[in-house]
This record gives sequence, structure tokens and C-alpha cells, in this order.
Amino acid sequence: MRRRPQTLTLLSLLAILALVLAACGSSAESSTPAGDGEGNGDGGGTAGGETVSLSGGQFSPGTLTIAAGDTVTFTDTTGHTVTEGQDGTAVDDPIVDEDGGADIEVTFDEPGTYNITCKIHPAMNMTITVEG
Ligand SMILES: [Cu+2]
Repeated sequence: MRRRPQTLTLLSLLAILALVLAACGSSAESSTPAGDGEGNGDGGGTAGGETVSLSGGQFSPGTLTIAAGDTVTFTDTTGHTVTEGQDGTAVDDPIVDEDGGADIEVTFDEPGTYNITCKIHPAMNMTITVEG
């Protein structure tokens, strides 16, 4: 009958220790940021932008869906223009209308559908959808 109190004391010490550890554990847990993952990338590895190549006399890809505020970089622009419009004709007040030669970066802040064309080659057309 002597052992029992000792056993109980030991058990209660362990219980207290367990409670302390649990408390520490939970406080550490609460300090960790809760899921900071922002949507698992929906394809495309480039963070914060998309690239459209004009190589070969066509926009590639021919359609693109981006989020408002994203920047699209047009590459291989030599001998072309990057122009908002269709079939070689710019719209009024285009968001972009630049001669090629260097990479052309365009940031699309407003949701909507944008047709992009080349004024030198009216057959060059693409569509960019900007989602809000
Ligand atoms: Cu062109």
C-alpha cells in the first residue's frame, strides 16, 4: 500500500508535464501562419506574368487568360507591332500600340477582353482575357 501514493504522485507529475508540453505545443501551433498558400498555380510557372512570343509571325499563345494587374511580356517583336486592335487596325485609344524591336511589357489592370494585333501583319491576332 505504500507504493500507490508514490505511483499517483509520479502520474500526476507526468500529467502536469504533459499539460505543460501541450500548452507549449498549442501556443507554438497558434503562432504558425495558417495556410499562406495562394491558390495552387493553374499552370504556367512564371510568377507574376505571362510571355507571348511573336516568333514565326504569330502570337503564341493565341489566347491567354490572366488576372487583373498581371503583366504580359511580348517577345521576338522585331518586325512587328504590338497593338490593341484587330486585323492590323488599332482600336481608339489602345492600351498598347508599340513598334517591335525590344520586349514589350503591358500591364492589364482592367478586366475585360483585349484583342491584340500587328499592324504590319493583319493576320496576326490574339485575344487576352483579363479576369477581375
Ligand atoms: Cu507582325
